[in-house]
Amino acid sequence: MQRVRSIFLSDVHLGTPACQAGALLEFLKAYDSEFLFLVGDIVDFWAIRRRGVYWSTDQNTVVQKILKRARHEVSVVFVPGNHDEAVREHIGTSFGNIRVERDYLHVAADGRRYLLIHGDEFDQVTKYHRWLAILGDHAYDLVVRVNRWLSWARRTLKVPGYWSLSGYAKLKVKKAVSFIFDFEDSVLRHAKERGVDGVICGHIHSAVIRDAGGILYINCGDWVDSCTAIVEHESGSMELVRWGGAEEKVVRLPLAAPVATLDESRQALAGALDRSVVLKHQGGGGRGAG
Ligand SMILES: [Mn+2]
Repeated sequence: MQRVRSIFLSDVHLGTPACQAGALLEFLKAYDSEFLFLVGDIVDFWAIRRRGVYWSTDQNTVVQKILKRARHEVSVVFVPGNHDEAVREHIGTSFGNIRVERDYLHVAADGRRYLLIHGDEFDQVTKYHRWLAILGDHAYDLVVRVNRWLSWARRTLKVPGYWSLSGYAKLKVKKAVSFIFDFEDSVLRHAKERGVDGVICGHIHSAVIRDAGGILYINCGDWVDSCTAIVEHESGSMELVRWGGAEEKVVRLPLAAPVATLDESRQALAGALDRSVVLKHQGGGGRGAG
């Protein structure tokens, strides 16, 4: 077992079949820490309310392991997210030695001050247009299908020129890409206002450690798709751990490694989406931005 100073986890979504509790247990077996931070959406009360509770033995064990750590000298802080917002009513209290906080300031071993937030308050979609997030996924598939029918109709009716509905949709998808960057931008703006050296959040299920002009933007990712966690070493350096199961083990991304600039990642992501849109348009497989 590797001893680190802190472990940061978010978006575990316990209570859903999508939660990768088995992988998380393996990770917890491999890493031990002085601090454990739960950065929101640990239990998915939304899904439980909608579909009923799904609770596996592994999920039970995850909860037991966390409570056990809290009982034994590990300082555990829980910052609730939007899926476990019910716990926000208990901010300032503790249960089973776990402190519940609205947000939290963590001072790393190197003296850097990190603001811990889940991040949903910076997501304009979940904040103002929850229906849009759900609708978007289905709407895009429909648009591509309607476009195919439209161009067939135009050909048949011999309408000159070409107008692409999915080209129009692509523009909209690019807006979805900019959603991620809008999220990161507003989180960073808030961190700057708070005068911290970095921010550690979750919510968008996209793990990264990035130096954003002097402020570190760190996202824990999730235990639904990517199985990622952030660990702080005894030196205070932060590392993104991707838990890939037995064969892949751990991919390390030390802070010293070159990190992509915002523009580079923006372009890479837009390029990838262009390709997936083309694939979809040609009737190929694979999902787009979702
Ligand atoms: Mn969330």
